[in-house]
Order: sequence, then C-alpha cells, then structure tokens
Amino acid sequence: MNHMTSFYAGAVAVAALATPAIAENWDMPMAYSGSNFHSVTGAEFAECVTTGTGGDISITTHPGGSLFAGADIKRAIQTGQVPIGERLLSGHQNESAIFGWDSVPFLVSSFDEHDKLYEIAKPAVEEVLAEQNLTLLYSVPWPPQGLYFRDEVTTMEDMVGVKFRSYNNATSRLAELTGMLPVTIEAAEISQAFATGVADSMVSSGATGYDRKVWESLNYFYSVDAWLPRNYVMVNSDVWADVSDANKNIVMACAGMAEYAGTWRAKEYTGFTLAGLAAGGMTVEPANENLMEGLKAVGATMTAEWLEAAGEPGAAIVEAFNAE
Ligand code: PCA
Repeated sequence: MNHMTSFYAGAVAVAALATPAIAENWDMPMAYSGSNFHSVTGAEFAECVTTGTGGDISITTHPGGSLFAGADIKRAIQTGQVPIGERLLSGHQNESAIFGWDSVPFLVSSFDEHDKLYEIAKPAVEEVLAEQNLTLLYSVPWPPQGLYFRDEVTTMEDMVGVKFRSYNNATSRLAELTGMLPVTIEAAEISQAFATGVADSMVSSGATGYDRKVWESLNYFYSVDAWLPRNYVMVNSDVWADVSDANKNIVMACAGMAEYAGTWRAKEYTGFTLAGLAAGGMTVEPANENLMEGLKAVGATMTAEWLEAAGEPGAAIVEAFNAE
C-alpha cells in the first residue's frame, strides 16, 4: 500500500467513526390541543432534543389526539407503534391502581403538596412503567381540579342525574357516588359534547375549560381543588436502550427543562385561565361549605377504595406523604 492509499484508507476509517448513527424521526402523539401548556412544553422539548442531538433524534409532536387518541397513546408507545408520547397516566388506573395516586381526592390541594407526593410516588410509578416496557422522561401536573356545570349547583342533590364528562376511573367514580351519569370523553372532544348536550358537567382544570372555550356551553366553575393529575412523557424502553449514552444525556437534560418549564406554566396558567373563564361569562367561585362537606365525604370513600385497590405500595405512598 503506498502512502496515498494508506492515507485514504485511514481517512475513510475516521469518517466512518465520525459518521453519526442514522438519524431517527420520532413521532410524539399528545392528546391535548396545540395551545395547551402541556403541548407547548412538549413542542419545546422536541425542539431541544432535535437541536441538542444534532438531528440524530428528531422529534415531531402531534397534539390534539391527531395521531392517536389519548386513551390509545400508551399502548402505541408500549407496542412500538410510536417511540414516544404523552399520556395522562391516571387514565390507566384499571391496569394498575398505582397510576391513580394523583387522583385521590383531597389528599393534596396545592402544587407544593402535590410535588411532595409526586416525589414519593414516582419510584412506584416508574416500576410499573418499566414492567410495561416504558421509560419515563418527564411529567408535568395539571392545575387543581374543579367542577364545571351548565346549571347552578349549590347542594349535593343538585348533582343527581346530571350528565357528567369523565376522563379516568376516579372521575367516573366521583360521578357515580354523587348520583351523576358519567360518560368518558377525550378533552379534544368536549366542546362538541357540551354544545350538543351529551354532557352538562365535568371535573377538570381551568386550563382545559379555557382551552376548549367551555363558556360557550357551561356557566359555572366551582373551585374545589380536588386533586392535580399529571401527564407523563414516556419512551418505549427498547427504543431507549438503543439511544447512545451521549444522546440519552441530552434527552434527559431537555426532559428536566421541560418538566420545570411545564410545572411553572401550570402554576401561571391556573389564575390566568380561571380569569379567562370568568371573562367568557362563567360564574367562577369556590364551592360553598355544604358542597365541600358532601364532596369530602365522597372523597373519603374514594380514598378508601383506592387504598384497597393499590394495596401495600399505595398505603406506603400515603403514609410517607402524611409523615412529611
Ligand atoms: N385536563 C384534562 C385532564 C385533567 C385536566 O385538567 C382533561 O380534562 O382531560
């Protein structure tokens, strides 16, 4: 081999080493509207990963349930139909009661308490996710949950027979225990459901009511701060295992920033969206004492049921939280 050929061979070898892994495109389904703060945070996360990995991993978000409806997103990630996605995990409480830790009524009512509870619950959630071939990247809470109604509600009796939009087991159970009639509807579909009278009430954050302009159909929002559920951005664990260590570090750094920014937005958005509901013409006020008392009794039943379903790991979460 002359000098020229050996130089060339060497250069090819170096180039081969320097050649990045084949660029991957990750489609990321998200259930909530593009304008929702979770979707905005997800889009920033996607951009951070795409830029940070130099395009090795390029993420495209699909908000509003456009790629998969909310209820189908988790399975799509688990089965590798998509590598990554965002889901409200309490929507899968039937698979594991642990996923419902964030929908236990009145266990926490503020962001700070919720953060403490999350830190305690997180390892147990990650353990169940790992068994399901899922790796958690980041998670962001929704603002505290309040009650929406078309008609004024001042007593527990006023709720009996009202058609109620639910988004997970806990919300359906709340409806059953208050004598309402639950029907599960994705957030992306609620404007239509309220406009057509398929539902006349729901429990949700000011954020979701604001995003879906529910003042066009509903007239009352009662803040009860029942719980703060969370969205989770998860990656298929097989896909994750194939990501280089360098890129894993970048993805996790972007995830950390997204969790921080998303949580900050959730807090900021709470007051802003409640003011938006009022500006849209809704009566926005705290539930009266009588209603709170009735709801707390319902909450106590739901808490007992959750503890029963979640067994020892569930009890350990609540005990550790109460001991703080
Ligand atoms: N909005 C979502 C879940 C919790 C929330 O505040 C929804 O209503 O579907």
